[in-house]
Amino acid sequence: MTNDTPSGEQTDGFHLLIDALKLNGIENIYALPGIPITDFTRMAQAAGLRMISFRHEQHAGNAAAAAGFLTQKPGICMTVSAPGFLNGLTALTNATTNCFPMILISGSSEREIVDLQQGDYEEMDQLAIAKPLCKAAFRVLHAQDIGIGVARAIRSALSGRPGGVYLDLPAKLFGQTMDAAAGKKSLIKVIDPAPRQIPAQDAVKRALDLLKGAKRPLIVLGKGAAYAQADADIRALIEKSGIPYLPMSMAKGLLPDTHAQSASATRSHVLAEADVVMLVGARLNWLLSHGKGKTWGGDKADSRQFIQIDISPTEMDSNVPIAAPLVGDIGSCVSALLAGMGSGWAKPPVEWTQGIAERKDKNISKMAETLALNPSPMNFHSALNVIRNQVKARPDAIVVNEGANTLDFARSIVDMYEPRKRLDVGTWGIMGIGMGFAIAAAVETGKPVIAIEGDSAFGFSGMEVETICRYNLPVCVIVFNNNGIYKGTDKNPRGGDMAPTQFVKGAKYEMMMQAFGGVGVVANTPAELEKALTEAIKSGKPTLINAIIDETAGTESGRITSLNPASAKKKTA
Ligand code: ADP
Ligand code: TZD
Ligand code: MG
Repeated sequence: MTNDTPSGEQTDGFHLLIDALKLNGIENIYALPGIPITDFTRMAQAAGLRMISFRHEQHAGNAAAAAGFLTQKPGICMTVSAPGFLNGLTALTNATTNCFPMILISGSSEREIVDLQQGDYEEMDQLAIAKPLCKAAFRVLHAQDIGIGVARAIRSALSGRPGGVYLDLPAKLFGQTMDAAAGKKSLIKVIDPAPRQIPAQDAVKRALDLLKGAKRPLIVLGKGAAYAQADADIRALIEKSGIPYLPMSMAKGLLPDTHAQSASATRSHVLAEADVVMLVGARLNWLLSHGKGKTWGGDKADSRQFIQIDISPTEMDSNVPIAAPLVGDIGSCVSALLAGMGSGWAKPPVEWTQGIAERKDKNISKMAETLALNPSPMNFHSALNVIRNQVKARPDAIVVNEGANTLDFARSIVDMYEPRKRLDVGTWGIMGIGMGFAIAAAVETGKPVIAIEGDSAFGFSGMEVETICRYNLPVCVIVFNNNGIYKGTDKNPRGGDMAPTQFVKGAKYEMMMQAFGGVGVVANTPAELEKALTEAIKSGKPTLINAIIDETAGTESGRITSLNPASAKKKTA
């Protein structure tokens, strides 16, 4: 115990937790109240923390994850025990998978009863369950350890590869009291929670040598590059090197998608042909076809060499050999590369860049023709063209995107112009992030949010439109209503029930927003969609646009049909 003179005043677990979070710059908590955290949520609000209270913990958790990605501070989600904890766990695991920093804080039942399995209210050994599903997990049993528990959680979430952390707080802890002065002293302000990791000079040289010798170099920017907030240096690296680049979906806007060096419009060509590929905060997982196979040019894949910039040393060689691993934080690695390039850096051979430019122009004009069509009913293209123009006019707006066709088409049609303005289903391709991400984007940035949602995808978090209305957030949800998952035209061969991928036809999603005082509109044409979206962005009012999309327009699984077991079976047969 401390030798300090007691102050006479007492503090308790509730206030120590509030003070520890505030001391570390936390401003918002995404939560769902109930025993044992109800009083905490009230006291935190009274103490000036913004409490955003949700209708389901998964969405509070997704909001915390998005907040972490956008701000480089761990997003905080708070839940009750067992079921509340489990509802939040999907979001915590998804955050970890995506390398987003967040902390899930759950109240829990008493250890004595849980460990003897005596049947407490909402009994569950939450710490044990969380452990394999997140980056780190801690439990605090004594009020005087709350400061340390919060500090360890923050450091674990932010340092190295960011991720999700679980903090287990048994109910009794909140009510524990201690001397206020000793309590204050027990709190820790975390200094330098994400220390820079400077790459080794020989690793920098190895990477530069490889780039220098490349005939057909390519840079791939991933969401780690967006997270790193090294925007100016990344742009300088691309422009100084003259190397064509591909942004992964959440790295779109790091440089404007209209940038001359963007190779997005000829993605398959550059992936198949590039001889040296530099990955910047992007993993060679399924989203990049594991760095091999047809996407990467089949046989050509054998001679291709990779440079990989990542903070996690064990990411190297995860799928294919990495010729030049560059381990460090992206900011430090990119500035080391820039310094090493000096002034006389030779741009890539024109045969390579010229060929890319020609293919790009062709594909972009083909796309422009498709976008200019005005079919009735609307299809994905004609509806997304409206959003594309709106985002061009408001490049600071944040786009949230989920669904299958709605996701794949929006990703390629809606150009982004600024970093960290696009949030989507990420590494897992998870449905249900929509309203949680949209709420956090609005709360953390105050910018307009456009949530582009498949009708199925929207259903996972749709009830949170009440939360959007309650906090009066500038969120415009656009439901791409094609009556189902992928399409609305499936048939049950036996008659009777509808097919498993079909929804009620003519569903009035706009009424869901109206139910809570927001604006709900139907859009049957691009003109109607444009009018409603313009109005929503101008007014900042919670809005839901039910955009009626041709129910025949989509394809099964959007662009990942090849991952369907049935089509994979066909291929090997
Ligand atoms: P994408 O899905 O966009 O391809 P991934 O999520 O697969 O991106 O990859 C992100 C990578 O970025 C992860 O391997 C992670 O370790 C890395 N990363 C995250 N933050 C940083 C950082 N500040 N510095 C270096 N690497 C980082
Ligand atoms: N459940 C979860 C949590 N994540 C998933 N990815 C799925 C189920 C499977 N799934 C997809 O991969 S996309 C999708 C589901 C259910 C919905 C597609 O329908 P949609 O989009 O209406 O959202 P489109 O525009 O009709 O294709
Ligand atoms: Mg749909």
